[in-house]
Amino acid sequence: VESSIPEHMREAWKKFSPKGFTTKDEFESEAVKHIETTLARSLFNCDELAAYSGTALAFRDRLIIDWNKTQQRQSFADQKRLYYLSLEFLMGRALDNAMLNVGLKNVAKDGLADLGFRIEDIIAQEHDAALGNGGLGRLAACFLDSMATLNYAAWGYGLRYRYGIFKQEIQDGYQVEIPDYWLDFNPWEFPRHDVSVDVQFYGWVNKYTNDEGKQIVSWQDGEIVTATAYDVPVPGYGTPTVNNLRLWSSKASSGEFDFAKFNSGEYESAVADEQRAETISAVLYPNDNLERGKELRLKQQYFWCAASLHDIVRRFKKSKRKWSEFSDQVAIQLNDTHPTLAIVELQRILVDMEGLGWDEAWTIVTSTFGYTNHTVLPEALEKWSVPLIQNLLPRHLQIIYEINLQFLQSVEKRFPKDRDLLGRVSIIEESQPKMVRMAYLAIIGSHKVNGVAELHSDLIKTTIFKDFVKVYGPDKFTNVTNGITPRRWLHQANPRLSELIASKIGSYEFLKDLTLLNKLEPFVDDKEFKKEWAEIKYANKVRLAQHIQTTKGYSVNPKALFDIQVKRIHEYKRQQLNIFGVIHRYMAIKSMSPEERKKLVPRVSVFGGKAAPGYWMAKTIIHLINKVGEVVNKDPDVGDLLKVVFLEDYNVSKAEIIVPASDISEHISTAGTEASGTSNMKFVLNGGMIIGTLDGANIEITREIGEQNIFLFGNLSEDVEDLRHHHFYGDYKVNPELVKVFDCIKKGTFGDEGAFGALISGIVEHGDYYLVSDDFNSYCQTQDLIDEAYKDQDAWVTKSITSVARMGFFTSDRCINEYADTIWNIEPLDVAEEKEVRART
Ligand code: 7GP
Repeated sequence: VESSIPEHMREAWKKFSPKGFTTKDEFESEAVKHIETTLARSLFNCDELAAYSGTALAFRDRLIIDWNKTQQRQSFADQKRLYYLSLEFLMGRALDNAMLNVGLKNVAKDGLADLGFRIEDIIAQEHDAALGNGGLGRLAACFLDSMATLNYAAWGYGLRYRYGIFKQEIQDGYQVEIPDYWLDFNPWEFPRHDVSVDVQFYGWVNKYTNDEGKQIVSWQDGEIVTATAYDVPVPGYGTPTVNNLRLWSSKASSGEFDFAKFNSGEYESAVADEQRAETISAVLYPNDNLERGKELRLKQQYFWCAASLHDIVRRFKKSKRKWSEFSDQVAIQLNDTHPTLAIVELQRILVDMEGLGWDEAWTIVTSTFGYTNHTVLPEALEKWSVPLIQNLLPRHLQIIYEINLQFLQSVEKRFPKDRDLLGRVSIIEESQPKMVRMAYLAIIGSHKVNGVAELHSDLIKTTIFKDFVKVYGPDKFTNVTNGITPRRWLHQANPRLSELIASKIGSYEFLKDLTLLNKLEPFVDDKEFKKEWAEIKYANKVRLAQHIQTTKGYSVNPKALFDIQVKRIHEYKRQQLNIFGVIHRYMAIKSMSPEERKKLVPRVSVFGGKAAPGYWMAKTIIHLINKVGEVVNKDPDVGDLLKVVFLEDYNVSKAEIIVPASDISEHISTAGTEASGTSNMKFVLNGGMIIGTLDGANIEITREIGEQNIFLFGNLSEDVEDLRHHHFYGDYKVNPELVKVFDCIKKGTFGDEGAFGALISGIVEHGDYYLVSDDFNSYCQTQDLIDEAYKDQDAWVTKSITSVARMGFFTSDRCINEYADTIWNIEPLDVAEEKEVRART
């Protein structure tokens, strides 16, 4: 690492480089300085938002000091780095996390109190960074937290959307989408106007032989869009490491192009170009587990891949190493197929720009990339039409064809005469128009492919990628079961539980080594401990009840059983099964005598989640939930026995209130459809029980916590195909109890029955693809078992504690270490020295 500052002048730098605050007074001084100077506010007009801003800026400064040192340390260490390419990073709020990770939350709390503010109110001012849809995006955020905490030299690369996932409002029971402009004031990003990459689109490919007789390929003309880097610091917990998340923002190229236009008087069209360029990073596509093949989306993907790859290559070239050492220095993980073009781009850089031979380049490429698959749902598997790519990225299409040719030739050699196999594994689907199968390209261009839970990793090997197992053998495919960060999802979301756990096992070390939770197990019979455990759950339920009161305007009884399903609304996740179950319960209550009602366990059914704006069936489900709520919640026969709540605008910061408050949470996807699920882990880690199918990570959760601590129901994934077949060709009848539910809806009990027709006919007439009817009985019976189990509070708390004690496996730290060992081949950096220096000063 070189410096332009002469040796003898560096002393001055060292002397004046900021150290960052550690005491309460220092914090207050920093915060007030920012409020009065950076924000130009004063004591007389400092509201909570200004106090938040000042606090955030003070913490940001601190992070940046550590961020700079981390980057220097990582450059000096000169070790292999990991780059995590993800179109989504669902980070949520940053301030609370920053305060906890640097260990100064109490300092800030006292400081803010001195200045006249409550820390909770200040934290609540922050706008969520919601650059993601759901599971895939939140996983990326948990991974960044773990990579920093474990001191890996790892960067995230993504897009700086001006609009994150939309805000959801419910109007008359319907979802309405509001744009989420979140960049008004965002102290957590650093524009790096000196770090930019010009990215090319359209144009044509010129192939010729130069004077030395060499084949030259050059991609010419078209339009250039500039990518500018915005860096977001990612602090680790209890470590000086602050890693970097680099997000790219698009703007029209400042190159010669536009000047020519300005000079020739085409001012308006130059400005229009500008806006078109800015559109690329304008908005996150709001689909979860669904791809729509829009050109702008492909532009986003290439823009981000190209900018990231050029940045990575630039960094590598500074080291003056040979190209053959590239994959000793660089590992790139593809978060699903969205960044697959990075494979093609690296091959293009190496061959067209750096002049390497094809084979030499391809060896480098394939040893650099790893690909994670997050779904087997066919509608989510990306395919791009050949004409679209041809037009937007003509050179890349040629490279894709060449990759495919070489691959198919190698397959042909090993499996001569198997024409069908060649057609099945070809990157190009021979449809009209032809399509590029991105997952196949990702597999062929990577050295490892992984699923995100055991069942899912098995399923990809036996279904969608079966032929590739035949071609490559099983070793290319592996499993890394997902995990979650216990810092945000236990310590930050549930500070009292974290504190109680720490008091029992002697320290907060479990936040860095979650397996230490097993030290709780000896206390399962400790009366006092159980009492506190139950009190904390109750307090968290009271907090959620207050949230419901303020946002919905009615009260729910915190003593009732809280039954929660929060996640994206999707037919495969089966919120419809849940709400049909609720209606079934409602009808049962209505038909009971007052005596019978007294024996019931009161329940609050909480739903939350967004539907993709164009996903009509999902929106119908939201509508039904809201309409059922309207009727049930004011039915005097029901009273406290059942409440149905739809919480609007579910997001990360709301999850931090919701997750700690569950007694039961629902993870009830059709078996074989939910790749992993991660909220299942969050709920159990916070002492909630699960009702779930044998799907995704539910299976491994069961193995860890024990069958007696989870409520499983429903058909198994291996039976799904036969059942679907039977729906169409057998003597299929809808479950009679479910028919009664449908009759109740059709009578107009919940308003205009026509509004819900498609939901019913999807099951009765169109084959019930998600097996709602098949699983309805066992679902309802299991809900009854839950009621019974809940009556024995002592046994329930035992289950709760035992489960938490056995959740150590599901930390994203374990998960990241597995990726590092088995896919990335990277080692953590040694920060012992830095820690010592810090302890001394
Ligand atoms: C999700 C899966 O649906 C979920 O089961 C898993 O826990 C999560 O990824 C993290 O691995 N998938 C998506 O969010 C998604 O959009 C399509 O996948 C690319």
